[in-house]
Amino acid sequence: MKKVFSRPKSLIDRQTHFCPGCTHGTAHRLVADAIDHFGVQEETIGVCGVGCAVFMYDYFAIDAIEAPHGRAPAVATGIKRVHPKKIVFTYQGDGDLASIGTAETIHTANRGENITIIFINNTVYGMTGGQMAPTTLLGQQTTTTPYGRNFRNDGYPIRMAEMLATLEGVAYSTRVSMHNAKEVLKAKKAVRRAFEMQIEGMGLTFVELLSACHTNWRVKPLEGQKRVEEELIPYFPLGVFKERKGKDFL
Ligand SMILES: Cc1ncc(C[n+]2csc(CCOP(=O)(O)OP(=O)(O)O)c2C)c(N)n1
Repeated sequence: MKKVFSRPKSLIDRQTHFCPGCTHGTAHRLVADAIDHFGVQEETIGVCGVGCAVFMYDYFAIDAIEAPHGRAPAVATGIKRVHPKKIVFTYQGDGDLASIGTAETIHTANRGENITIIFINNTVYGMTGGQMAPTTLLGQQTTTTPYGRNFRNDGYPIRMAEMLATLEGVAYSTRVSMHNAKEVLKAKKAVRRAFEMQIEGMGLTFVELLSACHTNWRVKPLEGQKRVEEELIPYFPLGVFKERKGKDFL
């Protein structure tokens, strides 16, 4: 019989702690697939943020390190500068990357550090019980916005992929989704492209993956995927916001 599905070499065969139906597992697979595709398992170093994303180091068969809340891009910068030939990526949630880590994210991107940032946007602080994140949608109920996010008190949801695309140092900025198989295939291409551009030394690559957090959204897994499609994508459109075509930087 022809084998059509197998676990990427870069992922450890282990049960995960993620809630059943959570797309962190899918995101892990996409990253591991890119690592395997380029044959760089031995050369890759992952930097985890905090939150649900942090356990990445338990599931990948690569070198990995945990950074304090929000500081993954700074830690990745240090690693890449000391080991310029290594493939370095961060794996961060929205609370980590777009809230406490805003400065690190923006300045790392602006410096055009040759790393890849994998950004899991699930519109809440997942691990700590579902508080509002900078990406929480207007009207969305969270434990800290029980009446729904209101722009007068809480500001507007931040579109990170678009914002980072404005920075000169960024080589690639894209937003993809994982709510169905078709989108997962597109996401796979995006993650591969991000790693490919890093290998080519093009500058910072950023992939935002829209994700459901059905536990904190208090919906069933399939309803979570539906919500990604019907509510998240209209505000966070999918697409490539910047893609450097050559080494066209100074
Ligand atoms: C310096 C520091 N401050 C606060 C925390 C507590 N903390 C751990 S996870 C987390 C929320 C992370 O949310 P997000 O980045 O959206 O990740 P998710 O859990 O949704 O994957 C917080 C506030 C911490 N670990 N370290």
